[in-house]
Amino acid sequence: MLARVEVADATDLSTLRELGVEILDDRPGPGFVAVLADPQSWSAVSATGFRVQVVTTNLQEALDEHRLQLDTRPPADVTDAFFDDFRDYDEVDGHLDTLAAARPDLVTVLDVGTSLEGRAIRGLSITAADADAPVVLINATQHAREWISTMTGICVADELVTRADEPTIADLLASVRFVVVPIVNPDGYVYTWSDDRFWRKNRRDGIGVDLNRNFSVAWGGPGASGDPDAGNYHGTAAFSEPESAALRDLALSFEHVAVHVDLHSFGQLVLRPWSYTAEPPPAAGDLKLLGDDAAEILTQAYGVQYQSIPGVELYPASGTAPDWAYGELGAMGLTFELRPDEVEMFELGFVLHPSQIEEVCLETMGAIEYLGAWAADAAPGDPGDSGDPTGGSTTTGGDGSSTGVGDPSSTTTGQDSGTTADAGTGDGGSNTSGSSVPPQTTGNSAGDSTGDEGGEQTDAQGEGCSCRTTDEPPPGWLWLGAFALLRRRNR
Ligand code: 0X9
Ligand code: ZN
Repeated sequence: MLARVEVADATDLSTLRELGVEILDDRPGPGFVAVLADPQSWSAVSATGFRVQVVTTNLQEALDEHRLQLDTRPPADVTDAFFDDFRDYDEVDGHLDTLAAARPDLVTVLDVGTSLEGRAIRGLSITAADADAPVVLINATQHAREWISTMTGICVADELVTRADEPTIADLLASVRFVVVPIVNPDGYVYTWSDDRFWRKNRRDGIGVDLNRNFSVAWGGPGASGDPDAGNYHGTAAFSEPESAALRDLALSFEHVAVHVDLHSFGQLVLRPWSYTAEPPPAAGDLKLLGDDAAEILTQAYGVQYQSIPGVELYPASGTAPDWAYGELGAMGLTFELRPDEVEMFELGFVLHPSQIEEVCLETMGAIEYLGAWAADAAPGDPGDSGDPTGGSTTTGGDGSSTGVGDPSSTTTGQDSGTTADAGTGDGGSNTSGSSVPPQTTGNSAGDSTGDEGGEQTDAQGEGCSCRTTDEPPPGWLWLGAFALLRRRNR
C-alpha cells in the first residue's frame, strides 16, 4: 500500500519508522509524507491516530501498468528519442559511448569502477579545457529506485555534448571539466528493473548498503543505521562498498573539484552541507548562495517549486557523498532532490511519468550551467583558498591525511577502520585540494543552520564575504535560467 501520513515533527517520523513503514520522500515537515506499508504496519499506523490518505491499495497494479508501458517502449537503439522514456542500465551505459563517439574532441569515457556484481560504473568527462580545469562532478543513482535522477544525469551529459557549440556552453567547456556518472549503483538499478521497483541500496549480500551513508565524513553518525535491514544502513566501514569507493577515487583523481552535485529524488529540494550536523559549515554563505540560486533556477524553468535548505534541516544524514566532497575536497557539495514533491495517485514518487524527463532535465541543466559558471571563476589559489577557516581543525577522512574545510572529525565515529582507506589509489592519488576552501569563500559564516528556507535572509554570509546578497540579482544566472525555459530539444 502506498499512502500519505501527516507528521508534525521528527518524533512522528521515527514513530512511523518504528511501526514498520518505509518513508519514501524527502519533504521538510510538518505535513504529509509518502509511505510504503504492508497490511500489518498499516493497521498499526491507523491505530496510532495519524491522519492518513491512501494513495493506492494496489501498488502492484500501478507498477505492472508502468512495466507494461516500459516493455513496449521503443528500445534506445531504434529511436532517436532517448529521453522520451526511462532507460535501463545497458541503454544508459551505451549512451555514454554514443556521446563520446559524437564528440571525441570533447568527451572521454571514464572507467570509474566495478560494482559488487561486476558491472561497470562508467562516466564521461566533457571539456575543452586544460587538465587542471576546475571540475563540476555530477553523479546520479546512488539510490537505485530514483530513476529520474539516472535519466537527468545522462540527459545533462547529453545536453552538454549536443549543445557544445552554443556560445554559452562552449564558454563553460573552455574553462570547466564536467564529469558525469549517471549510475553509481548499477547492481541496485538493474534490480529495480528486474525484481523490485522500490529497491534503494546496493546489493551487498542481497540486503544492501546505503551508498549515501558510506562516505567517510561523519560515517556512522546521526541518520545512518547500523542495522543491515535499514534503508539507511551505513555498511561495516566507510567506503566498504566498491561503488562509493569508486566515486571517491574518481573525485580524488582531479586536482580541483569545485562543485559536486548528487542527483536524487524526490522532494524538489536543493540541500547543502552539512547533512550530519546543525553546526554551520565554514562556507555557509557561499553554500547558501549557490543552493538558493540553484533552487531559484530550477523553479523558474517551469514554475515547479524547489526549496533550498541545509540537508540537516530535512533530517540528519551522516556519511553522505556531498558532505564528503565538501568536507574532504572543499567542493560545493549539493544534493538535488528532483521531482515530484509529493506522491499522488498518478505520480507514485519514484515512478514519475516519462513525459516529465525532458522538463526535469532542462530545469536541472539550467542550474548546472549556473554552477558551471561559478566553478569557472573558482580558480584554486584565489584569496581564501588557504586551508582551514574553522581555526585549524583537521578531518580524519578517507585517507586520514587531508584537511578539509570543516571539522567532521569531532562527531565522526569509527571512520575507515582501515578496510578501504586507500585514497592514494585513486588515479594516482593526485588530489591536492583536500586542504582547499571553496575559492570564493571568504570566511567562516555563522547563522546558516536554521530558519533560512525561502532564501530571504542575507545574514548568513560572514563578515567580509565578497559574495552577493540573496536579494541582489546575480549576474548571469537569470539569463541562464531563461535559456532553460526557452529551449526545446529536438532529437
Ligand atoms: O537520504 C538521502 O540519502 C537523501 N535523500 S533520499 O530520499 N534521495 O534518499 C538525502 C541526503 C542528504 N539530505 C539530508 N541531510 N536529509
Ligand atoms: Zn536518494
